[in-house]
Amino acid sequence: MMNSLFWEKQPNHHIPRFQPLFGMKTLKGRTEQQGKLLGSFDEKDYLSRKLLKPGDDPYRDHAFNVQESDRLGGERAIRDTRHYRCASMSYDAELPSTSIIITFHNEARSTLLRTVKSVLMRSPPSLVQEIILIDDFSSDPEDCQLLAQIPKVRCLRNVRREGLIRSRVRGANAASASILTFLDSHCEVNTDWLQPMIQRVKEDHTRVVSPIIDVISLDNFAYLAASADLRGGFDWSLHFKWEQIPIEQKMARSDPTQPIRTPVIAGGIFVMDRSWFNRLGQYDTRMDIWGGENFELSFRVWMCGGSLEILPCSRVGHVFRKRHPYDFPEGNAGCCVCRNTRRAAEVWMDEYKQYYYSARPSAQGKVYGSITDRVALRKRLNCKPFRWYMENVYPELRYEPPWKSLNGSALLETLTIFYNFQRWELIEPLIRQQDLCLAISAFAPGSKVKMEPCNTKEARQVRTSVFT
Ligand code: UD2
Ligand code: MN
Repeated sequence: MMNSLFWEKQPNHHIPRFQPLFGMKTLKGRTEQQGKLLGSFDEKDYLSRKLLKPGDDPYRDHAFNVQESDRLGGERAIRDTRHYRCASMSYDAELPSTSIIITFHNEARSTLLRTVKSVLMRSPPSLVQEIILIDDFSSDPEDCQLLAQIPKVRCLRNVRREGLIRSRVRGANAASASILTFLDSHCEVNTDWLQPMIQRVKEDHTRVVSPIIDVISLDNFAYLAASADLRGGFDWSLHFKWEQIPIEQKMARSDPTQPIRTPVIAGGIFVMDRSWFNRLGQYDTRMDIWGGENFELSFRVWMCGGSLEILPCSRVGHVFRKRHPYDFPEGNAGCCVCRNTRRAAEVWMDEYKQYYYSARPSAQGKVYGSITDRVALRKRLNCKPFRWYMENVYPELRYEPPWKSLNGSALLETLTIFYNFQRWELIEPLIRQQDLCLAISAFAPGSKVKMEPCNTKEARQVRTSVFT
């Protein structure tokens, strides 16, 4: 069970639920703007120099259908997927501008160009200070260099593969605007995507905000509206998943344009005040390539005095993929993701990290490097304990490991298969794991099994109660 596949993206959960939409608006009056928008950049030439060769598998290099993407070219109309009330929202006339940071490794030219052009076309020009592309050592340096002919676009190329975490930090360090906006390299931003996010950050610089992330089909590049009542969540193995807003919060939401508090962000698309980003310690730059940085950032923001929210009036499309199109220097994704999430767990999760190790036993053997600096950062910032996060930000995350619904022999078997790395002890009459013990929730048939602080006087924890 615990092979490297387990570390690959989990099917579907990372893709938000979406609603198909009909009808398309067309772009009007764009052509005259083109010249000004792109400067000396020759879009046709850029795209046509790199097209799929007949007979080549269109999914091979990018894990999406690049032929479809190329067919769309550098821009297209997309449906305005916001709630209709968003269109009448008003924002400050004077909003601070932002540096847009896009890191990429061997991105397809058409998706990369559409990301850049959609930003230029659908943002108030005064809000876009610059677009900083960080070419994370792609095979062809021209993918990035040629785009720097577009006004406002800068290109920084890494001399070796750094991964998205260090690449973003490089971009942030080069940024000149007071607000940072991060985007993946295969996005298309939607109408008025930027104003709501900058407004929220301007009002309170400790807010870290993200849009609703719409789905661009990896097969036919259809632009699909994501459900508007999702937030970011995770399980104890630190797999990100979209989940429904808890029902009480949903009922309390009378206004669909209101921000949605989220325990974690997906990671790729967010806006953050630059000084706040720096003060909070940017990212953990000992994390490699991909994965885990969104948890580390999310825990850090919440626990050290900030907040995370999703703004329904901001929409950005993203091509969600089912596998990584690029290679990992160490061979597979597991190495990096495991090390990265382990670092996040070790620095931020306190005693709760045991749940991470229970769900990810293979993480225990992995070398993860020194965390001294990050632990010192946490202390310096005087951040709250993970328990506070659990109680106040994500109380819905249950403590019970996945065997909670099992009983009797099925339970024992599951424990042996999944948790034989954990030091389970049978100290009669309790079944212990450090200070927690297995217990049934009630003396009733089919009652669930959970973990709770050990107490020899608690009959529900007695071995014979649990295993019947
Ligand atoms: C999601 C996030 C992504 C990141 C990741 C966890 C969204 C939409 N995407 O995965 O931003 O937080 O979770 O780490 O929330 N890249 C490099 N160098 C590398 C590898 C990747 O520059 O070595 C670039 C890549 O070209 C892309 C970005 O980093 O622009 C994110 O990578 P991805 O698209 O493979 O990640 P994704 O969307 O599956
Ligand atoms: Mn992506």
